[in-house]
Amino acid sequence: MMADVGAHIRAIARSCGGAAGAGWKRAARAAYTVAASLLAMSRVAQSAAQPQQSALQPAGVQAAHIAKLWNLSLIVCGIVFALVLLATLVALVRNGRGSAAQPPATRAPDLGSLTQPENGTRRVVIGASVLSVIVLVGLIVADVLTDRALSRMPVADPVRIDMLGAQWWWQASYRPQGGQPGFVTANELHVPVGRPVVVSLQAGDVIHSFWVPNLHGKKDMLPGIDTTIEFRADQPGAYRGQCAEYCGAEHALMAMLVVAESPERYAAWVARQARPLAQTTDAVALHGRDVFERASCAGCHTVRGTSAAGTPGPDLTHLMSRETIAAGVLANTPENLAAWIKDPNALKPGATMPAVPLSDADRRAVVRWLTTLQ
Ligand code: HEC
Ligand SMILES: [Cu+2]
Repeated sequence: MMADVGAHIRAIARSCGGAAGAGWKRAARAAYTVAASLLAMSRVAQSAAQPQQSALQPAGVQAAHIAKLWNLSLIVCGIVFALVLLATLVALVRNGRGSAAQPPATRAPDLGSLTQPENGTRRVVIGASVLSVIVLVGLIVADVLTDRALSRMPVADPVRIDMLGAQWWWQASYRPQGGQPGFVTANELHVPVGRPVVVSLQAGDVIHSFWVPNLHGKKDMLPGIDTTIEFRADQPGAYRGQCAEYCGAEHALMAMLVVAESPERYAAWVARQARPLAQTTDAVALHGRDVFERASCAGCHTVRGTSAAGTPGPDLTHLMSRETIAAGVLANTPENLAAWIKDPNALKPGATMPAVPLSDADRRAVVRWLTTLQ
């Protein structure tokens, strides 16, 4: 893919070079090459296996409605922009009533329009005004229709999730469903492809905004006010989401992942999340569990099946099922877990988890236990 993009960039560079100082024909050909290459590049990017975080690559009905509205606005506004530029160009190039041969300073101003009505010009202005109104009303209608289409997604038998935005991570509580008990997880949602998802949004501290561009637009999470967002993923993939309302120092590092997968894989994931604590016989890990339960960790984190039932931080019962830790900041590896626990603020300045003083051996034991939380 990178080789393809490189070839396109070289084609564009060649075209730009060729256009400089060349005739109209060559300039037009160069412009065409540039446009075609840009288009091809966007297709190469779109075909990449891992979907990009982009509202222009919809993977669900809601995002598709929004992308359509964007495409329409882009085309209409692009045409209007080109026409305005063209009109400006024509006005600049055309010989006005005063001849260009006469320098303006020595020419008396033409005040003819004060006595004779300029019918032609008036007609053009009225026509352009009416056209502008029609175009703007058309865009408003398209906007309203998009809104209606968004609200009409069928939500029979949805997956229901309660999302809580906090500085600077996401808590996801899946409601009990189809005989499965509910469970709590963080920063990574899994959803079945083709099934509607209804997410209730709440804010734990300040205003956040739930935004997974490939699946839907933004929806604010407001303290004290419940809002809801409904979406459906139609293509499998891992879609990155991002808090979209400035919420303090680590706003930019408040990401999440929405994994859309086949109903079977989703059911397996749900079963895994609902499972009780994985037991271990490893002596070091058991010591780590002991340290975790006695240190302040337990006051902030819940691990079902232990005495740790704190809520200010993410539920860690199935920590190892998540791809990242700290809301998309670090890959979930034992090394990163150790570094995170040693000094969260070094990796995510401002993070509300403090550095808990532990001996190196105790910290290693805690990490060993955390890695058993499958
Ligand atoms: C004062 C509350 C508090 C204490 C004490 C605390 N944590 Fe945390 N912890 C948090 C918060 C809040 C986060 C989320 C931070 C973020 O992503 O910005 C977090 C994140 C984590 C994560 C990453 C989880 C994920 O899925 O992203 C791990 C692992 C973790 N803490 C382990 C520990 C361990 C081990 C201890 C004890 C040595 C501990 N924490 C002590 C509040 C706390
Ligand atoms: Cu936020």
